[in-house]
Amino acid sequence: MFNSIKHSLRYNTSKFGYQVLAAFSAEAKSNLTRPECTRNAYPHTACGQPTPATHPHLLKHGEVLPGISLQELGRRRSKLVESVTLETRAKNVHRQQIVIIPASTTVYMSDKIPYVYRQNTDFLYFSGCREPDSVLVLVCRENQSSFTLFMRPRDEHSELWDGPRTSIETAIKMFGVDHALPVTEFEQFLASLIQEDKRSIVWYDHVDAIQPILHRKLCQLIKLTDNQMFASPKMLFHQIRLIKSTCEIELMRQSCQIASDAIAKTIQCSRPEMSEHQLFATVDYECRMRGAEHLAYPPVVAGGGNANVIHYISNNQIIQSGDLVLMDAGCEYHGYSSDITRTWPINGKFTPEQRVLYEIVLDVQKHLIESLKEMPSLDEAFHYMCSLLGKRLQEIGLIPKNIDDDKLVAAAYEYCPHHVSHYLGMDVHDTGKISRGIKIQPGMIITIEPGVYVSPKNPFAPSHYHGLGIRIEDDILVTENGAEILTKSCPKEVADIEDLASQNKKC
Ligand SMILES: [Mn+2]
Repeated sequence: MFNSIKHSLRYNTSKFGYQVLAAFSAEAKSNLTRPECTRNAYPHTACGQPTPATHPHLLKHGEVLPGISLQELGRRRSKLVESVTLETRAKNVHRQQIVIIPASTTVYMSDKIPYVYRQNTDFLYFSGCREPDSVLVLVCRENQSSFTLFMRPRDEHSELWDGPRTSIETAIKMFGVDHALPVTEFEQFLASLIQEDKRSIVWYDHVDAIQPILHRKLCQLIKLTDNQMFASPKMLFHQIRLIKSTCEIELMRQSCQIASDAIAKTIQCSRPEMSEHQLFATVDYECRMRGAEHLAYPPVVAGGGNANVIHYISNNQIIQSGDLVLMDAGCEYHGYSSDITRTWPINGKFTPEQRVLYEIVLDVQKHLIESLKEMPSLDEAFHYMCSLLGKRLQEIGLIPKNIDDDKLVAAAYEYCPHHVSHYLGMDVHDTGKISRGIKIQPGMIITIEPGVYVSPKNPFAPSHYHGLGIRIEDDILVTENGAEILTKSCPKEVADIEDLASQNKKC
């Protein structure tokens, strides 16, 4: 990373450098006056994010985000208006409703060095906008509703360093909102709305503040007025996001396909004495080469006993022949996340104990996927896993034989201390506000991920099982007819895993 010339050389480029350039070119003209986001109008890209004109390899005509059209955004916003209206009708309150959804802000790891930017998922879902520090506001009044998008104003110096920003005029057309304004006018806008109806309900998540400065201003504004109240909009957002649309399912299919192929390739390239770090690099590379932007989360690459640490992400050990590798990795593809776990023997051959335990986990996983036809809740699926797993572990002597059903579930839980499923979508742990107690429905995407971890401290398990950690995780689309496994091309049968893992391919 380079530091700003302005700061390190301490002279002003606009006073000095541009005079020199102007002497060579009479045509020097500011980019900021050009309105259109097209390839011809700009040498690089003219908007704050890719468009069909600047990135035809990523977006088709009519798309705001890859795979997401303006019509799709319109449908999402209509659903939001509908649920805000229903919510207030149910409570019989006739007040102005203001829904505020902030974009993420850039977070720095050290001076001027940013972390990888990731947009606030709810904001991206409803706005289609990837730019930091923006705000989407929905105002519902009687039977009227309007969306206003607040954007960072154009700024020549910042754009020189960080790339172009979408102009206010372009934003209306590009994102299909009713109005767009510079974010500097947000406070005034909100103050006058509240002035008009002093009993407005402000739907804003004031617990997890996303933009600290905006948050302070909002709280002050609310404090200054009577009868104002905050309501968390997250439940409304997540209820809408829970059921995936056709184009979201298509993006999820691709995200799952990329991660499946990348993990299969990683198994094929793995061999004894490789480090966990190298397998991390391999899966990351294979995902990006297939079009993913990056991995969806820091992957777990755990050799041998490290698999007993459920969130093991140090990934800095050498994997010895005879050890299993547990890899939990997924990718983000145009904003949609996959989440897969596979476990394989690094030398290509399961030991008898590894194989027994692996087959139990695989069998339990297949039964669970099959049981999704009954449309259970995720909690019910978890309970089912514990009882299935418990019985199978009793058969091989990892759980005592003479215990009642409740104790059996509790004993199985000791071997698999994590839940067996979560919702999946734009976020890895998607729609976190939705209870795991509700029945699954067509259009939801979930994971099914049973595991067994035998701690070396476990007094019941025979010592030859100690240290083994196995998990198998697939991503499932719930359909009318049961489950469609989106990650089915990633091998998990013993013979296929051994075949892939014994190839020791050079990558
Ligand atoms: Mn998962």
